[in-house]
Amino acid sequence: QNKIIHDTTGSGSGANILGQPFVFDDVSNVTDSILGLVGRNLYDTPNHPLHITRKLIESVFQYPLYKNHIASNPVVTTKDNFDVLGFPKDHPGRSRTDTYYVDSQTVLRTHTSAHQHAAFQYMSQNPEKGYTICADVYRRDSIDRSHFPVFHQMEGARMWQQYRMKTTKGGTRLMGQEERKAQIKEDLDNLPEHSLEIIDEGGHHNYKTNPVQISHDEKESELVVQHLKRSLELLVQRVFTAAQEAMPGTKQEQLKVRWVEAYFPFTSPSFELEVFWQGEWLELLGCGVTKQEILNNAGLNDRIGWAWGIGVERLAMLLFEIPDIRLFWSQDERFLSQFKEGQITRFKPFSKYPPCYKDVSFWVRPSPDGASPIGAESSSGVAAAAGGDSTKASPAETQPAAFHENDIMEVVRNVAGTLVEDVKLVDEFVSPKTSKKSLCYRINYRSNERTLTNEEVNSLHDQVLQQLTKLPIEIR
Ligand code: FA5
Ligand code: MG
Repeated sequence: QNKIIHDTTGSGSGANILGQPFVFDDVSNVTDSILGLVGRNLYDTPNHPLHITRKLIESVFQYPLYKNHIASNPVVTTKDNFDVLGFPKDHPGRSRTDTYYVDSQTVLRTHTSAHQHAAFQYMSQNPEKGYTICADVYRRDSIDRSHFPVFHQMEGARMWQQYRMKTTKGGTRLMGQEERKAQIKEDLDNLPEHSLEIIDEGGHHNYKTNPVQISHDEKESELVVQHLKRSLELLVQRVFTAAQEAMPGTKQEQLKVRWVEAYFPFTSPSFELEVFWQGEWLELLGCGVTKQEILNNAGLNDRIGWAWGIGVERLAMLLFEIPDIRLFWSQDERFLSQFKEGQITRFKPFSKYPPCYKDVSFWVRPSPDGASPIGAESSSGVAAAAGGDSTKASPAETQPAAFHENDIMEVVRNVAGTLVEDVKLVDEFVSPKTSKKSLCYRINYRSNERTLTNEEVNSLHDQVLQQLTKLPIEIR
């Protein structure tokens, strides 16, 4: 069991994570509640919906063209999670309000791209032309039915290679860019057709805001983008056709997707893919043409290629109609017995237990830079796009005393774990006298597995109030 170790002999506290010891420093913010979720390997548990979804994605990006990896240890360096991917030093994704730090150099990975560098190094020694990686990822975030501090991602990448010729001076020279381009074109032409309706290409040719990399040939980059988009459209077709077939009796609708211009430090041009499903546009993934410096740094100067990253729960919730992200962590047979390897079936909810709402109101000081303490959805890449899984307001690391909404979420998680369904801001006003701001959050305590007793909820809520006194807020 992963646990925080409180050492009173003077060397400070630390944690044991998957058998490996770590010593905390002043950046550490992992908790027992988050470490308790490390090592469950749900994506590797047969008959679990996340495993079924992973296998479905792998069936589209299959061996021997793609090497299908899993990465079970989520503890990675800040170098692998951020630096090698080109995250600027002040990128909000690095903030302690968004990311779980084991110590100042070590985090629980916030995305599968943390393994991109290692996977690229593997590629330089092996014959496969691409890969997928599936892993659990960790983000400090809001609490509701589609957000949990651990979720799963899959990353995919594909590349094409030039060849090297010996020079008379004893060195080597890269040759065959035209042949490489022709190969990409041939692979593109060999991809099957699909019947999706594509509503928007996402500023595909907007070179000002979504540029082709300086070191790339424009036509070659364009072919890579087309291959990337078509490959992912085929994934959507495969997955959503399976979902439609699992719902006999409902009208088979024409599947619609759209591409949205995006930004990631490690790809350019970059896109997000959204699919129109049961009346709304849903963001499924981010992707783009891999930054050449990143390939070069892994010894792949002779390659060009694409990469994508997809949220596995997001797909699984659509595929199986699972209404609450906490259910993936359930050990209840009424949940687990409903899923069988290789089958997409509609989830039959078991009866809902009654919710119990408790409000908490408090004053916060106005933040000095005027930034909002109330988080938008966190992101491992985006700095420009709006809405959905995009930008974050403030790199709160620079102001350790400022209140951030994610800190409330963390307190509630630590006390109540999966017994909380959501935490919502329900009221907000500024006192004209003191110019202090008042916030009111509503905590919805509800188990997916049983009815909570009044005493139990009262005791949980008392502990929450008690823990909140440690934050820079004043409970009303
Ligand atoms: C990334 O994490 C990038 N690493 C993706 C990438 C890889 C881009 C390779 C380019 C090349 P982002 O933070 O947008 O990007 O997350 C990717 C996907 O993970 C989202 O589209 C969404 O499907 C899923 N996701 C993000 N945040 C959450 C969350 N809190 N809960 C569930 N799923 C989420
Ligand atoms: Mg995103």
